[in-house]
This record gives sequence, structure tokens and C-alpha cells, in this order.
Amino acid sequence: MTLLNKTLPEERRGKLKHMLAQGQLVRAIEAHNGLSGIIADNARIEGQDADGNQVVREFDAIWESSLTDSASKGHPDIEVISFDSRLHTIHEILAVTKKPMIVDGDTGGDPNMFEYTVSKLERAGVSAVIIEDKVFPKRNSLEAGTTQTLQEPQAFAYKIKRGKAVQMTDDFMIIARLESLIAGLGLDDALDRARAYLEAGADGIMIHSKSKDPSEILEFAKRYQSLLAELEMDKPLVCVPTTYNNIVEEELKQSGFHIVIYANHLLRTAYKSMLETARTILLNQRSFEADPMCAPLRDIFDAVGFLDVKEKDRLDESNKNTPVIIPAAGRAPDLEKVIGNAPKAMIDIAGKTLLARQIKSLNINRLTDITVVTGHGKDQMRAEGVSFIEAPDYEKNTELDSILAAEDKMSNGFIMLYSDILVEYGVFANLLASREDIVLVVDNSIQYLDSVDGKATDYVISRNKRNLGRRAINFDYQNTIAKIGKKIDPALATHEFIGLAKFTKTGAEQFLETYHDVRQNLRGQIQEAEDVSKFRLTDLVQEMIDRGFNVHYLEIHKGWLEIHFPQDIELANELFVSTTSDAPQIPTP
Ligand code: SPV
Ligand code: MG
Repeated sequence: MTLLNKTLPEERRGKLKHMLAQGQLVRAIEAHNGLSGIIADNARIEGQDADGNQVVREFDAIWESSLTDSASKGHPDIEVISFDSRLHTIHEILAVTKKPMIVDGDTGGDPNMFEYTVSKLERAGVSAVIIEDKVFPKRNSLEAGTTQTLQEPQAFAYKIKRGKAVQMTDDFMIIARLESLIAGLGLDDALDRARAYLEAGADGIMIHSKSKDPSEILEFAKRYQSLLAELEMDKPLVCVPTTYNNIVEEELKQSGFHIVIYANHLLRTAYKSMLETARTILLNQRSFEADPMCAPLRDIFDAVGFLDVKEKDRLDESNKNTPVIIPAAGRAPDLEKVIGNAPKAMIDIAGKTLLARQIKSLNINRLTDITVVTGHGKDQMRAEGVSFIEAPDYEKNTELDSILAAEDKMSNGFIMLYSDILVEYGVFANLLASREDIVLVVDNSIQYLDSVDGKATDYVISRNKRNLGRRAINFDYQNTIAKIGKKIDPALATHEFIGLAKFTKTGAEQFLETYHDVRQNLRGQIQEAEDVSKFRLTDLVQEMIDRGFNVHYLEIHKGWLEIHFPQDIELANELFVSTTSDAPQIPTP
């Protein structure tokens, strides 16, 4: 649940009346703040009843109790908490819930005050207010020995009339609460008062009792039905079975009750367990022993919408303009006969350079911060909408050094794309959506096809068991790489790294930390590189894996081309010429 409860006041307000019109027993539970409101809104059980019927049970409405609102603010229930403060709690609960709310309006104050109360509650989307016929300032009804003074019935009836006159919709209900039994005035007094309040326009009656035995409220319910028949009215009856808590809902329903309110139970359980936890910590002088008494933090995060926020942050992060680094400084010895001294990025594929096609694929995925690292043939490098930087000492360096030439683009995460590959648009989209910190795009076709002779391939061995079945689902978090390198036995390889990878901010930190450590502190053979000066990207990735960093992969099946040999250019030309226009189409990169 989040603040985005998507329930407008006008949608919520009429829900209570609607439920009552359906003839259902409305089950309400108390809430005293946003979190308990979320519990009231979400609590649900599902299972089979004693007869084997499938049942789903939840609360239908929320009771915004004066007792628990006051107690949660550390105050007694004596109308000392201002209406504004109560309204604050009410708004807090409404913001995070969908269910209808019944507000405990205490005595309602004088008729003028009550008009404002009705107006504000109705506007907020509250479905009903229940006011009790005590004299202001009232005392809570449940404490034995408390003096309870009731208001003169006609004065209370007048207050109800005034309230009914200011309400603006038919949805809102004003329910009169009878305190005759609490004050020891008996059933006759209660029924006389019920008659007066109904005649004044009350939308229902709540009969309150602090007896442990439900017989007096059951007797009231019987006589209330006769009263309604006499008045030719049909108005709901409400009870609060806090003290007579043995009776079950179905019996209350059969006895003529329409709304049952569990008025204080969430606050009471919270108080008890908070006290126990506090004492347990004091006793042990640490929180270890108290931990099993606590809800996991993640449950709280989930309930209050923090996990939703985290997910949205992640999407924002992955959708923002992640910098792309294209290392394009190397020679292309296998292509020199065709392209001479030109860099591979400038190879013409059906009328456009390879680099221009890469830029288009990136832009379509809203990736526009592109840095091309040049070196060999740099004077011939041309492209719109990218920045060029020159790799230092590019004749001697590896592609990893070229990538690192763009180190200042890496701090918030980056995408690395080799300059000699063409990739379907959707692969970038999937890569951007991936959750993990380091994700390499790998092709699984080598499990089914022979690798190309003479071409050094970046083999990958996945940690997952090879799935030979026809059907499978991949979960991103499970897709981790065990080994990567050119010297891996092709028979053991599960995938081939295509030359596209994503690093989040954290992934980039791990990448740079490992790179700089290796460059500064290690000498001689490192992974497949015989010397640190020959250290390549795949060596660095393997080194990171060996140091315990998780390197994930995004698996594809074909969907990309590598331009390595003259025949690759021919194939690319064939594929791209066969598409008639520049318009994006699947799978045109
Ligand atoms: C409340 O919950 O505040 C009530 C019910 O008014 S009782 O405490 O039983 O009076
Ligand atoms: Mg109350």
C-alpha cells in the first residue's frame, strides 16, 4: 500500500451505505494512525470453514476511535484532543486506505461545532460519524466507577437535526449513540432516546454497553426492531462488543445488528507488544532477544510503500540517460583488405556507418550520452550526436584501456558497447530494465551452433545448470557468470559475451576498484593476460568474479552481428539492404 490509494472522497463516502443496503453485516476495526489503518485495510484471511466452504474474510470499514486516537497521542479519552488533531489522524488514515471510515465524534460538541464537524468529515470522504448523548466533555464509557452524565434527549436530538441539515450528500450518515446502559439508566431510557433521535433524522443507532454479558444489547435489539416497525423506518443498529466479546458476528447479525465495531484492539495489541519489547531490551541490554518479537523491517517497508518507491527509483535509474562508452581505438587486422586504415566503426553497412547504426539503436532507447573512444584511424572517425575522446597510447593498449579513457563518464553507472557489433533494439531495452549491478549480454547460440573458426570468442560459463529442456524461465538474479575468457574450452562454454554490458553506480565502483587495484598492485600473469599491460575487459570481469563480486548476464539467442571478417560485412549488407527503409523495424538494429 502506498500514499497513492487512488480513492477520492466521493468514491469512498458512499461505500458504507452501499454495504448496508446489500444487507451485509459491516465489520469495522479501529485504526489510530496511518500504519494501523493499513493493517485494517489489508488484513485478510482465506481458508476453509468447519463445513469445508472456502471463505475470504476481511474488515469492511475502519473505526476512527476517540479512545485509541487519544491514547496513541498519550492522552485520556475525555475530548481533550482537539477536533483538528483528530482530523489530522483521520486524513492520515484516509490517505493510505480504501475502506469506508466511521468516525467516533464523541459528543459532537454544541450544535454549531457539530455542523463544522459534519461538514469537514463529509468533505474528507468519511462515511459516518457517531455521536454519543453525553454532556461535553464526556468520559470514556468503559472504566467502571466513572460518573457519566447524559444530555437531555431533546437537546441531543436538536444537535442531530442541525448536523443533518448541513450535510451535502446523501452518502453521509449521522448515527446516534445511546449511553443509557453505560450511565445505568436502563433499556426504557435507551429506547425513548432512540425514538427521539430517529425522529430527529439520525441515520442509525448505536447501543453501547460495558456489560460482559450481551443479553442487554440483545434485548435492546429486539425492542429496537419493534420501534422501527412502529416508526416505519429502516435504520441500522450498531454495537461495540468490547466487553461482551464471546458473542460471534453471525449471532449479532441474526439479532438485528448491522455494524459491529472492534473498537480498540489494534492499539491494545500494539501497546502490549511494545511494552514487552522495551522490557526485553532492558533485561538483556541488547535487542537480540527482542528480535523475534518484532516484525521484519521488510514487512513494514512493504506495508508503507517503501518497496514500491525503491522499485520506482530503480526504474528511474535505469531509464535515465546512462552514459554509453564505445571503445573504438583498435585496429581491424582481419578487415584491412576491405577497409584499409579506416576504423571499424566507419564501415559502411547498406549506406550508413556501423557507428551511425549503433547511435540510432541507442537513441531509440533514449541513450544519447555517447562517448566514442578513438585511436587507430581517428582522423576518419565521423558521427553526429556523440563525443569523441582519444585513447592514450592506443597502438599498444587493450580495449580495456580504451574503455578506461572514458573513466569520468562512469561514476553513476555506464553502458559499454564494442564498436564492431550491431544489436537489436530490444536488447538495449532489456539491459536497461535489468536490476543487477553488473550485467553482461551473452548469446546462448553457441550451445546449438558451431563457433566461427579463427575468431577469438569471449566464452562464458554460466553458474546455472545448462537447461536442455524446451521450456524455461530465466530469473535475472540467478543468471550469474562463473567463468569468462577466450581460453575457455568451447565444449564447456554456455554462452558467448557479445560486447555489450551495463554497470550501475555500484557496479561501476566495483569495476573501477578492481581495475585500479590490478593496475597498481599486480604484475605478471593476471587471468588470461600474460602481463598487466595485456589486461583485457574479460580478464577484469573474471578478476571481479574471483574477488567475490556478482557478475550477472542477460541471455539472448542471436539478435546481434559482429563485424570481424569481410564476410560479416557482406552478411550485414544483405540483412540491411533487405530492409526497405530506415524506419525502425524488428529486428533491424
Ligand atoms: C472509542 O473507541 O473511542 C469508543 C468506544 O467510543 S468505547 O471506548 O467503548 O467507549
Ligand atoms: Mg470514543
